[in-house]
Amino acid sequence: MTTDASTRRLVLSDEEVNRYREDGYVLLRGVFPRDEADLFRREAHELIGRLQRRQSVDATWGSAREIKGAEDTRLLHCHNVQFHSALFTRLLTDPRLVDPVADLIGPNVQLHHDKLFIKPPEKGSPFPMHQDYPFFPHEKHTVLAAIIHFDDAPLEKGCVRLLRGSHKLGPVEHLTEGSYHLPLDEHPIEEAEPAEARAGDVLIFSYLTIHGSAVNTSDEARTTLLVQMRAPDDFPTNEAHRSRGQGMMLRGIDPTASAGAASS
Ligand SMILES: O=C(O)CCC(=O)C(=O)O
Repeated sequence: MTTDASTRRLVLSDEEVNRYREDGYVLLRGVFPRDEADLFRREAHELIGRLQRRQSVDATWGSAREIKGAEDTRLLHCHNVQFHSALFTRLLTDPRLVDPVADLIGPNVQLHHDKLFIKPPEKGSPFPMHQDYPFFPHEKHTVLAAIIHFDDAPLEKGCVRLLRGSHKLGPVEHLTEGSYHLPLDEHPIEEAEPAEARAGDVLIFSYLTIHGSAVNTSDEARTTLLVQMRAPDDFPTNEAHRSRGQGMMLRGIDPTASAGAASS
């Protein structure tokens, strides 16, 4: 990744673009400086603390609890953080996030949804291996996730793990009863490539890339914001997973949009 001298725009190298095309993911180092990542981290923990006083914010999957050693794990979450904090609203359109994405899916980048995850110390929940595709299938498969790391995510904190090149399989059948996770015996998390990250790194992967993550066994929380994005002319093939804020332009324009309903 380099900064274009005339436009100040962050540009992915050919090698990074090729890695995304070939592996189905690319880990971008130091996109945000550590002190800025720390600011996001504090905002994230304050937000979860505020919500926790009013409601449950535990998002642990049933299938995560079937993993050995993960029976009493917890995962704290908040979807669509832009409705909770203007700092996060600005982060969603930050050129350091969306310019590299434009190098992968084209100049117009639209929000699908975003979710903040805190994997608490010692028992932060694992994610069984899966593709994101079955949760929100689209026509052209431009959909990708960018995970912004607000603190370090080494192996012991349950960093994201990915099956290199698995996006080339296209949509795979997700057989697990009642969920879109892949069977644990066929897809053990430990076999996937760990994407160990540091605060400020951004991991980008296709919604077809098989991925998951293990338990956070460390004594520190792992804090991330996952932003799911697409090209605006890549339409969903079903009505699943609609949410408030979906369709917001994060970069460029929406060439397909209508004027919307008039209001008084
Ligand atoms: O944050 C993680 O460890 C994995 C998240 C994930 O796989 C997902 O939300 O689909």
